[in-house]
Amino acid sequence: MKKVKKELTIEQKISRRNFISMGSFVVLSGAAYGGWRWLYKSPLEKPSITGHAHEPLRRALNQTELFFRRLYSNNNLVKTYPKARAAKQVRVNSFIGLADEDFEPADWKLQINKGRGEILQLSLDDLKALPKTEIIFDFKCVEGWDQISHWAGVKFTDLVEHYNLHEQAKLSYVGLATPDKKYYVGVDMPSALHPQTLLAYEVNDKPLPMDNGQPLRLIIPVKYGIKNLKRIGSISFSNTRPPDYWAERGYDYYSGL
Ligand SMILES: Nc1nc2c(c(=O)[nH]1)N[C@H]1C(S)=C(S)[C@@H](COP(=O)(O)O)O[C@H]1N2
Ligand SMILES: [Mo]
Repeated sequence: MKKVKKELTIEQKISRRNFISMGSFVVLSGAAYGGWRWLYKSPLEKPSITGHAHEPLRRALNQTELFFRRLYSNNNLVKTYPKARAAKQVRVNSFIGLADEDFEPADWKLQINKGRGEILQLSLDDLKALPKTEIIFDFKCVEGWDQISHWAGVKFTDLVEHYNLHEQAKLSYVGLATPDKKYYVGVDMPSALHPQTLLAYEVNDKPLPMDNGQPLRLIIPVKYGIKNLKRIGSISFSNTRPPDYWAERGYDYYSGL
């Protein structure tokens, strides 16, 4: 025999709804508060290559990084612009590693650490002998400004090709530092090998001014400005994350766009 369900009165329906919504409110607030307490009390990561984030937050950041790595593979290019859109007066932002009074651009050599103690020294003329590539793109700084700018130099992949750095390019990271080692960045290899990544020696068809990184700087359009190291002194390769000035101060290591 079929059971007949008794119809609820309007009052009963209202009080039942009130009970459900009040109950859910209490449970959800509890969960939110508990979640916040949990995050707040969760251990901080050990300061090493990255520092100052709560461990669960870092895990979330790492997941975001994986997502963006897959999204911006080397087949996806950053948007470029016609030359006329490029700023005539290029911004100058910060000067860490550029303060050495004794720095002589004429004596500068790029030190490429090939591993096992082998160092390749290249002059600016060596680099200028390689194919020149230009890019006009929207340069973005984490501080909140951006500017369309025009750079030229050697594609990172052309450097790898020409100086036979294929073995080194199989490692996971590239580390770059200023000659005085005061500013340094680590870049994941896929981003370094991205077809728009340049070792730039010109801006607006002229040699880089001192403040924009004379004689050579990194232009890596898939990353925020912080990774675009000015005045490169040395380049090295590794499977572990190279030290990174801003990652040590709490910024995202990957800093991709
Ligand atoms: N050596 C060095 N490179 C650096 C920096 C720095 O302080 N020192 N600042 C970075 C940051 S935060 C930005 S936004 C860009 C700014 O480049 P620009 O001064 O050519 O505009 O350089 C990056 N490269
Ligand atoms: Mo920046």
